[in-house]
Amino acid sequence: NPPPTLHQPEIWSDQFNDFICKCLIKDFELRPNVQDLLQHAFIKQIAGREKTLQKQLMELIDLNQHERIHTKKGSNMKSHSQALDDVDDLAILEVLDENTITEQLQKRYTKDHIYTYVGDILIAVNPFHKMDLYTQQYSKMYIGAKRTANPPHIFAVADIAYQAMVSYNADQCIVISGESGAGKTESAHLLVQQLTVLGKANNRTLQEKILLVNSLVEAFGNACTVINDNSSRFGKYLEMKFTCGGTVVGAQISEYLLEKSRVVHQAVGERNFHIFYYIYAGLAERKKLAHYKLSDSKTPKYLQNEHIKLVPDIVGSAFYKEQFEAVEQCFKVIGFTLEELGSVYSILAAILNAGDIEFTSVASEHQTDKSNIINMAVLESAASLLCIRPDELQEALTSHCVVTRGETIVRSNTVEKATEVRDAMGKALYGRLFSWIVNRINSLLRPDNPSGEEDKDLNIGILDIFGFENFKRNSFEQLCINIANEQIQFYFNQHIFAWEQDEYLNEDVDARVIEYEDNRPLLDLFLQKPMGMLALLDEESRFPQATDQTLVEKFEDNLKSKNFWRPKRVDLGFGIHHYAGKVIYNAAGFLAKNRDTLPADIVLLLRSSENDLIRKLVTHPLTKTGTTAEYFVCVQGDSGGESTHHPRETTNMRTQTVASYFRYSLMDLLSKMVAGQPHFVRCIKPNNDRQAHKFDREKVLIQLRYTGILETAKIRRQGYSHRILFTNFIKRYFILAFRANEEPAVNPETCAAILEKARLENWVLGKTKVFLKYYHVEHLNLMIRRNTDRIILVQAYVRGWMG
Ligand code: AOV
Ligand code: MG
Repeated sequence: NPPPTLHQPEIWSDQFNDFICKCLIKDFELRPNVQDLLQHAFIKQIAGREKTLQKQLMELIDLNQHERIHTKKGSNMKSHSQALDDVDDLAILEVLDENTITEQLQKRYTKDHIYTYVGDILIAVNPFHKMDLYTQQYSKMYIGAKRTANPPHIFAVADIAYQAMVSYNADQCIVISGESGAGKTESAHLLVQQLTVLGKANNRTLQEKILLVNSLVEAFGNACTVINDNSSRFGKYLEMKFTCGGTVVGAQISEYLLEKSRVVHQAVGERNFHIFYYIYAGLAERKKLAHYKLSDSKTPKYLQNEHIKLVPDIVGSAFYKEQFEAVEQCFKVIGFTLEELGSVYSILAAILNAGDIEFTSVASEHQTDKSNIINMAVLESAASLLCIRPDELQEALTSHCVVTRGETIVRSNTVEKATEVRDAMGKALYGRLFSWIVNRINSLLRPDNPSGEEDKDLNIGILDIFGFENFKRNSFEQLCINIANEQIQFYFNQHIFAWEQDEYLNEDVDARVIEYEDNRPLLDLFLQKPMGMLALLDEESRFPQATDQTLVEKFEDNLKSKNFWRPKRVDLGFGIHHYAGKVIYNAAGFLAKNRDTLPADIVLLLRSSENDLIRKLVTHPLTKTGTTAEYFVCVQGDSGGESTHHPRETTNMRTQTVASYFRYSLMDLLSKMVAGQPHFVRCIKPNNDRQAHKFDREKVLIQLRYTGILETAKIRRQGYSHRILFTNFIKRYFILAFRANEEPAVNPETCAAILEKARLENWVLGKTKVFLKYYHVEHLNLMIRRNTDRIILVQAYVRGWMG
């Protein structure tokens, strides 16, 4: 048996390809006379072996007969409606309304069928318990299989994206959405897992490294919130890189908007980023706490909250110790050096130490009160971990320089100001450390490019952001998180509804219009310039006299939208009616959080550090800025959307507000996303108590409603999710009805001929495009893939025969 190792057929002579195709598309030709074909010129080259060749080919072709693709009339619809009590695909339900859909999901959920399709979109209901759905056996089952052959599964999404990438030679993007705790991050892991299997990394270490990337960045970017014990506090876009043949060759991550404020403060019942607890437990186990100036009896202020006492909660935790070992293993496997690791731990320890520096007020006759440091020993520890001089740290915390008319004047900081500077330093160090880790991973996992040609790889991006949040008290962080989710929902709507319906009009295709909830007014409210909420926030942040009170007043005066209101009796409160529900925000701290100032004195001081990594963190500021795009409304066909400018590196930390950086990040993310063909996974949270086997109908219904699942089901049933230009359609599928060396005319008739040969129904031809349902495309692609596989197989045989 010759080993068919190729991913794609080799390009052989037209004649030979034609011959093979004729043999192989037997399903569609009237039994071609194989005997005749064997007389073909090419075959004569292996004269004398015709008999054997003929026999073997016949066997091959017979073998193929067994895997003939069946599409009897409307089989897709029928096979499903037969067993209506448990439907894999909501789009084929006869009655389409909220109740039926919820009921279906509930029925399936009670049987632990957590996945359900809505056409080509996957719904994943969080099981909140371990499922044995992700074994090697399942992984195999979903490789290259027809979608309807297996129950819905997250692995099927990986497969569809992968096959589409290889078949169309085009980038793909998997967008996972859902509220906090719905299961996005878990889904993202499973996708990466299956994609590394599909991508057959020939190098095991690479496969291993890619699988570890998520765990590593999540140790630094995830934390326990009141909603989710492993809540993502940043947005993550992981791109897996493949060769044209489909072999995985690397990965790249982009991180968005880490919630840095968590480093210095956590809400009641929440925790700091996981890594702090991990290193505490891990270093304690190794008797290294003292080396990093950490105490085993006193909890650092940044980790203090009502639930955790340092001893024995953190230090004694076997779980945290294990996690520490795991993270260190990730670092090592991915390729970080021991020296780098040491620096990472030092920086984390320095942040904790610095957080414990306390100030006291000293009255002064001339100016405002000054501040003194109470615990010099702690300051010295922090300074030594940062490899800077303690006296300089003291100075940078308790005073600042002002340049007036060319003269530098030193002013004292009040206790309040000194505390702010201290916290700003902690947040900045952590944020930059996080970005550095991500950048370092990217350089370690960047695909080798010996030819030096750029962008030759294909990629599949997986988007996993922080989900929609609505806490008892919501601040600036929640606003940013929720705006990001608003934008992702908008992107979904555009894809599923707006563009599709536009095309029916443009192409004179008759299709019913599906109404959906357009959240564009909300994007306007947030992102419009100059009167959107973020623009107003930036404007107010530029006034030194502004307060959070003047900010909400500014909002109230300028934001004219029914989705914005000021609740009575809530000081500094304002309400937003998001696509996913009403949220009351509290503007306390908005201005400070938006300004996110890191004093120049601190930057300069850290630049003098004797630690290479620390110097790097402040010498190459990792902040980005600068899009002028109002916001992301991408016109169809315009794959790049509105352009985002290249990040302009800035050393002037003061000019960069979080809001403007946020806007930039969002545009950057979307421009990456729209470059690929999207696939959607919608995670649903079945209850608020994180309980297994509990399906709260009301809770689910609300999510189905705001994500537009009902409308999605309708449009997937009635609409044509794929619209392909005649020329592209013919180029890709002509082989199913024509000879390899034929060049059929680009016209509707040719398209019809192909579709008829493939025995498909219910498609429509527009003016310039073929309108197909998602299952038509699946079917066509499967046929092409089978064909390709057969060609590869025959080529392998023939190569074998020819020695
Ligand atoms: P999220 O990513 O959507 O929230 P996660 O993926 O972290 O949510 O899921 C929350 C928890 O649900 C996990 O820690 C698991 O315990 C459980 N879970 C989710 N999916 C599965 C699954 N397929 N099988 C078993 N358990 C699962 V946030 O990041 O908070 O928006 O910011
Ligand atoms: Mg998450």
